[in-house]
Amino acid sequence: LTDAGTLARIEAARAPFAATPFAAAPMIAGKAKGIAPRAAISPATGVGVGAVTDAAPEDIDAALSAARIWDAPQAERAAILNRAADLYEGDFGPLFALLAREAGKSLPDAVAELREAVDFLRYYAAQSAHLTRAPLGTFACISPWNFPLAIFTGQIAAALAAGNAVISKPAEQTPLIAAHAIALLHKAGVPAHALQLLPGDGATVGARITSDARVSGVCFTGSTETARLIQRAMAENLAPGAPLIAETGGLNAMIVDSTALPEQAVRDIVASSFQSAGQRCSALRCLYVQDDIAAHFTDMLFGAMEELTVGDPWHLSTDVGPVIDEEAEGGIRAHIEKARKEGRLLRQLSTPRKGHFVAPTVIRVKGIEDMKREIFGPVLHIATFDADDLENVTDAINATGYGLTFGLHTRIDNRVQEITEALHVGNIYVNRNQIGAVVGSQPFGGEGLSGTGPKAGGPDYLPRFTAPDPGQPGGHAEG
Ligand code: TXE
Repeated sequence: LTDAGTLARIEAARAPFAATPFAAAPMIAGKAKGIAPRAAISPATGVGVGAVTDAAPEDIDAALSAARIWDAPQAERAAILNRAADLYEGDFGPLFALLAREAGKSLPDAVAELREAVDFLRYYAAQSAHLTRAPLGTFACISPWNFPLAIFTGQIAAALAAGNAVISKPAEQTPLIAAHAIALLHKAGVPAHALQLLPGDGATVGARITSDARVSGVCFTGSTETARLIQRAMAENLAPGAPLIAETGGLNAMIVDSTALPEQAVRDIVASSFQSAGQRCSALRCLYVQDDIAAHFTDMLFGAMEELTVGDPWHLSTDVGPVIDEEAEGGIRAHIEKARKEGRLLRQLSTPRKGHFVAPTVIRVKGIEDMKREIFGPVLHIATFDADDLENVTDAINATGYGLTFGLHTRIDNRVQEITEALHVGNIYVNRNQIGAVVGSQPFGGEGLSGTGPKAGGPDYLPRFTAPDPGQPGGHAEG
């Protein structure tokens, strides 16, 4: 990204889309009806980005009736998914524009997100060659706004690679990116009956899809509470054994001890807490610093935070964009305000006045047990620990019930082993930043309240989208 030529190329490619109104509507392999369009609004500027027509109940019914498994030979499906990856890469101008304008993503975030989406397409296309089992039927893919391209595409690519039909319900905040991506997948050759889009909100469209017996399985990323609602709806309405593949939230911690390399640890903490404005399920929420280095270390951290540029993600120099909407902004601000009143606010950067911005903030806590829920924004909580108390720290982390990511900065080998063995966490990062998935090499997923597994971007993921083969010894229904 520091390469001026690349920046100029990106600038030129997305410039024509600076004010383009995009549109999204139900994409059904039959007739679409839709509900009167609503505006899609940029979280950074409050300006309209385009219009979205949400799915009407008739659209949901029509889509479920039209859905048919994708019965092309495996090699053809893989070739089409690879072609879609090429189309995504070639279309980076409008995709970056949409990510900045509709989702408030900074350019580095948008670049990483496109990379991840493309990696998911290619990885699942390749993995599908190892599948011996049949598709399950129709998968409902329900995705969040925080990775409106990567998670959205990853779910769909997995379900399609296994030959399922997909009904996709993107987050209500990011339908335009979803519609653009679906158009690319159709253009690559995915048949309309195997991939349909139903924009709309969770309580109506999402709830309806996940309680329709024509659906054979659900792939979901979002909050733990919503995963519970979906699980209940499925239990009451879907065939017994219909799988729910869910990735949910986290209360992620990091430990920095006195042997850590401070510059590296600070760099990794800033990235882990504030990239994507902290709106990543993998993001660092609670940092434990060993007490004897704490004062100096936090000063270094505050210094590094001052280097961050918070602002409109359309500017190529922006590091931290807005949070997704007014509701998110209000919730995060209320949390910060409470800390301020209690004298626990340690540092806060300033923010632009317009748009849904929350400045990167640091709050003091006694420990992760003080944090009752996931604050999905650029807020880092700091606690200190005594070297003799490490066991209490790992106990407190386990006691949250979440188990998504954990970071550790130390140069004591035994400690790495001791701590990682003590924790029930899906992804552990040692002496590096706590960034989510690396498709193919670092599959991503959590334990406990953080999700059902298997890990996305890993070899165990695709089989979960397939039907048990009754001909195989041990073949049985999963779920
Ligand atoms: O998530 P929801 P929201 C966490 C994070 C965030 C909180 C709320 O803590 O602050 O969740 O975010 C659809 N049946 N994460 O409200 O509601 C919904 O339309 C079926 C963590 O955006 O879980 C959207 O498409 N579907 C996270 C998707 O579920 C329903 C990512 C996720 O929305 C539904 C996002 C229902 N009853 C939020 N209700 C991560 N792990 O990365 C909602 N939906």
